[in-house]
Amino acid sequence: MIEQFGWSDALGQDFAPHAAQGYAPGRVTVQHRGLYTVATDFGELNAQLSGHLMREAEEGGYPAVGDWVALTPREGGAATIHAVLPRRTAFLRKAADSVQGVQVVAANVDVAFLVASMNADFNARRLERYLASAWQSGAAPVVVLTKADLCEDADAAVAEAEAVAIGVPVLGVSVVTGAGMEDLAAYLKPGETCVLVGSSGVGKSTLVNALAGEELMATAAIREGDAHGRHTTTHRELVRLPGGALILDTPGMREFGLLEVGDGLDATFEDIDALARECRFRDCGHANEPGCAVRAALETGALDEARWKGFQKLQRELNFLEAKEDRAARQTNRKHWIAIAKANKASKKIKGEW
Ligand SMILES: Nc1nc2c(ncn2[C@@H]2O[C@H](COP(=O)(O)OP(=O)(O)O)[C@@H](O)[C@H]2O)c(=O)[nH]1
Ligand SMILES: [Mg+2]
Ligand SMILES: [Zn+2]
Repeated sequence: MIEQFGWSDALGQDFAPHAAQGYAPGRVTVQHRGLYTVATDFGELNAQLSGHLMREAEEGGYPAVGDWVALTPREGGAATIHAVLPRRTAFLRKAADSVQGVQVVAANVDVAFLVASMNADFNARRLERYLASAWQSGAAPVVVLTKADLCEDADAAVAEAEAVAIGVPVLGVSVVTGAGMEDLAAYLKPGETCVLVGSSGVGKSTLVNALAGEELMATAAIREGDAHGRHTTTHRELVRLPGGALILDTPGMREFGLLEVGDGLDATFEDIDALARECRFRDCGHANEPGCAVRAALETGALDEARWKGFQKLQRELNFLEAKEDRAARQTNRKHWIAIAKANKASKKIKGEW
């Protein structure tokens, strides 16, 4: 069964020390609060974390959908998870609870389909944001523009997205006419894992159902008159498509927040990165410095003003997040030292007067 979920020889090597301890491998397909559904050679098991993993997990160390874990099966289809295998890729977000700080929302994803609908206004800034978080995760992005049947000029919509997603494949598709569906299927390779990210109502679950050839996911009819979808997908679930690829549908994009997106930002804005390297001063702020290649490109129109603004905004956000992380790290250190101080005090009491 685990072969069907993407198990490989390389994973087998990573798993060897766990196998030596008598643990079995499995892949997390669903996560709801402290409970995990895990695909294993013993079938699907309902797993919980071991007390040790719960206490000792580092930041982002709890299992997420897509993770490979080491577990012991228990009676009645239950299991205990002892460890999480190293991740090849990971989508991160700030955890809701401050204990974990960073949370993994999807692990070991090979391809990230960034989904937008052709019948809604194209939002270049949002696409840049999605691209940055996809690059940051380590997954390869593919832009998918849905509902081509509702768009008068689908080619123009694709071209518009291509201008933003430089060097990234952009596909126009429709589940109504079937247009582009073969091109999309070409990215679904057996044993590989894909995730669909995009606003609610763009047609992510409909795509999964079309690719699966059956109604695996609930979909929502969009209310007449506005393009806002309802959230019908309530949890993340990794499902296996007939061709052998694994696909993860997500309730919405909100959970794929930006985080330490540094590398992702450079990859998304390669053009700006290249321009900035042409500036006369290495630490050019691209404001009033002489010999600034960025300003020159803005003046000639070679660099789009809105694209530059979008980049600056993401960068400010990134700086903010980094500052916040620094604060969080200092806070954790402080807590750590307070705990040690308390423990010292307590042990002195026990040991009595010296
Ligand atoms: N006309 C048309 N409607 C579509 C297409 N794909 C999805 N839809 C509709 O868009 C609505 C939202 O789809 P859904 O899959 O629930 O979106 P999700 O929130 O992204 O999962 C549903 O009413 C679908 O039938 C398409 O290619 N063409
Ligand atoms: Mg959905
Ligand atoms: Zn400059």
